[in-house]
Amino acid sequence: MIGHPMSIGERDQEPSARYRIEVHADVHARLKAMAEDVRNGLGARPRSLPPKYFYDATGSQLFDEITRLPEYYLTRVEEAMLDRLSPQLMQSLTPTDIVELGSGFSVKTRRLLAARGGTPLRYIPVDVDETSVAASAARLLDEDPRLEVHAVVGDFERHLMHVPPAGGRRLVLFLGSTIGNLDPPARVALLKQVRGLLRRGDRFLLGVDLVKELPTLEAAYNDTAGVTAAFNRNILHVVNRALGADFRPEAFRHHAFYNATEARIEMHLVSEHRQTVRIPSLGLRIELEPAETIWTESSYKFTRASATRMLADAGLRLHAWHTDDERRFALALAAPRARAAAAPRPRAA
Ligand code: SAH
Ligand code: AVI
Repeated sequence: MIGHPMSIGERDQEPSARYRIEVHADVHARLKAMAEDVRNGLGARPRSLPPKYFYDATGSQLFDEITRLPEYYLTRVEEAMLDRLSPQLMQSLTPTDIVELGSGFSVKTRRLLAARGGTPLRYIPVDVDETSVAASAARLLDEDPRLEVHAVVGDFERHLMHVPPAGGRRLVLFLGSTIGNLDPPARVALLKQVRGLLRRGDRFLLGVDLVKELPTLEAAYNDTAGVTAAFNRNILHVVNRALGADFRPEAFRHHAFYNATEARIEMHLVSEHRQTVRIPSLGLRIELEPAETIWTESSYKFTRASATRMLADAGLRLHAWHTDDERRFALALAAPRARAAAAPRPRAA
C-alpha cells in the first residue's frame, strides 16, 4: 500500500450497491507511521523492518508466486483442508458476514464462499495492500451475484474499528498462518481485538503452520527458484520508493533459518559488505558492517497446545482443531469465551 499515490479516507471505487471500499488512513498518516517504524527498526540492534511493508503490489504478486512453489506447502495444505471442511463449516455456521484479516487475493476464501450455497452474504476483507483487495473484490463480485463486499484497506493491528457492525452471525477468518508473522505480545493484542468483533454464536477460523522437522520448514523459506529471496529484498524497494532511501537490494543476501528455541523461521537480509544507507527524509545515515543483518520477518510455528494458549490469552476458546494427515498445518475454530459477570455493586449503607 505504501508508495502508491492513493486517495484519502473513504470512497466508492465503483458506484455499486454491492461494493464499497474504505482506505485508512490518509497517505500522510501512512507515511508518517512508516517513517517511525523504519526509524525505530533500523535504529535498533538487531536492526529490523516490520513485515507488513513487504506488501506493495509487487510484494503481493511475489507472495502469490510463493504460494505456488513446490517447497511452500502451507498454502496447498490449507487449501485442501478448506476444500474438505468448508461445506460442513458454512452449513453449520450460516454466517451473514465474513470478515477476513490479511485477505490478500482471497483465493482460499472463494472456497468458503462457494460452499455457502448462494445465500446472501457480506464479505469484509481487511488488508494493507489495496491492489490485491480491489482485484479480488472485482472478481468475487463478478462470480457471485448474491455477494456484497465492504473492503477495508488498512492495518489490521490499527484499523479493526472500521469493520462495519455485524448484520447477523459473523465468521472472522485469519488464514495462511499470517498470525505467525506477529510476535507473541502483538498477536495476543490483535486476537483480543478479534474477540471484540465476536458475539455469542460467532466464530473465528485461524490458520496456523505447525512445528515440524527442520528440513521441511527451512526449504519452504529457501526455494530453489529464489522467489522468497526476491520477496525479502522487495521490502528495501518499498522503503526506497516511499521514503527516498538509497538501499541497494542486490547488496543484501536472503537468509532464512529455523530457530527451534523460539519455534519460528527468521528471515533476514544480510549486508554483503560494509555499506552506508541514507534516508534523507528521516535525516538517517546507517552504517552496516559486513554480514550485519536486517531482520525482516518472523514466522512462528505452533502446536495445538501453544495455539490453544494463545487463543485463551485473548478470551477465545478452541472449539475445533483440524489438521491434515501429516500434521503440517492446522485450522483452529474458536469461539468467544463468555465474559466474566460484573461483580455485584456494593449496597449503599
Ligand atoms: N490470506 C492470504 C494472504 C496471506 S499473505 C493467504 O492465506 O494466502 C499476508 C497478507 O496479509 C498480505 O495480503 C498482506 O498485505 C496482509 N498484511 C500483512 N500485514 C498486515 C497488516 N498489519 N494489516 C493488514 N494486512 C496485512
Ligand atoms: C504471510 N506469511 C504467513 C508468510 C509466512 O510464511 O510467514 C510470508 C512469507 N514469508 C516468506 N515466505 C512467505
